Amino acid sequence: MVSSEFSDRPMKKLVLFDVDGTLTPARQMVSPAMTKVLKDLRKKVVTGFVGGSDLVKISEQLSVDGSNVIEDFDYAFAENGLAAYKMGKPLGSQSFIKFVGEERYKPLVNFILHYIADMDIPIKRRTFVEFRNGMINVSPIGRNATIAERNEFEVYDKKRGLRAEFVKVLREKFADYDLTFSIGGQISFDVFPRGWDKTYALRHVEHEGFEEIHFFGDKTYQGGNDYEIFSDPRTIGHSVNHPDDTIRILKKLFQL
Ligand code: M1P
Repeated sequence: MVSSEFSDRPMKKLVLFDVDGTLTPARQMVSPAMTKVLKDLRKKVVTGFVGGSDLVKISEQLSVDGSNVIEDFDYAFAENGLAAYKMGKPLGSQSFIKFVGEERYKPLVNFILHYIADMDIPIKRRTFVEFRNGMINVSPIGRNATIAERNEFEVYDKKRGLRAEFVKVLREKFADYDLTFSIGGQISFDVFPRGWDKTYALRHVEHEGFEEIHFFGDKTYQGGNDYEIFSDPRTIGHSVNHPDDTIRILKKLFQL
C-alpha cells in the first residue's frame, strides 16, 4: 500500500529525475516550461529528484521564486540519495569520511591534489576537491569555474580524456578502498563508496508499494552516473538528451 500521504495522487507511481541535463541544462536554472510540467505531473503521481550534486547546488537550480525544493518534490535526494528527504522532512544521511576514515582519506586526497598540480590544462580556478557529506567531488579546473569556462573545459576534456585517465589511475592506485569514481558532470567526477551510486536512493522508496518507479536521466550509458539506477530492475528507465526531451516524454506518458 502506498503511504496515505500520497492518497491525493490518482496514479500510485513514483517518477524520479536526475537534475543536470534532465531537468535543467548542466548547473543552470530550471525553465518555466519544466516547472509547469513538474507541477502538473505532481497532481497525478509522486515525484522526486536524484541529483549527484549537494542540496545547495540543486536548490540553486530548481528553486523557483525562493521556493524550497525539498517541498516542491515529494522526495528530494541530493548526493545520490545520501542526503534524503520525504515531504520536506529528512530521512537520513551518510558520511563519506566515516566510511573511508581519516587515515585512509589523507593519502587519497594528497594524491589527488598532487595529480591536479601536475596537470597541464589551460586554466585552473579554485576548489579542486569539494568535501561533501556522502562523497568527495574532484575537479581539475576547480569548482569556481564560470559557465563559459566549464563549457570550454568539457570540450577540451572530451578530446583528451583527462578525467577518464585520472579516474583510471585512482581506480588502480586505490583499488583496495572499494570506491566508485563517477563522471557525472562537465568539469569533475564524484568519489563515493561502492553501492552509494544513485540506486542508494531506491532504499528509501522500494518498500513504499509504488506500482512503478520511473527514472529519467541523461548519463544513462555505462560509466555515466545515471547508469546504475537507469538499468536497475526496480526502475523503468528513460534516457534523455536534453530537458526538452524530458518534457516531451512526460507529456506523452502521463497525458499532461
Ligand atoms: O549532477 C551531476 C554532477 O554535477 C556536478 O558536476 P560538474 O560540476 O562536473 O558539472 C557536480 O555537482 C557533480 O557532483 C554531479 O555529479
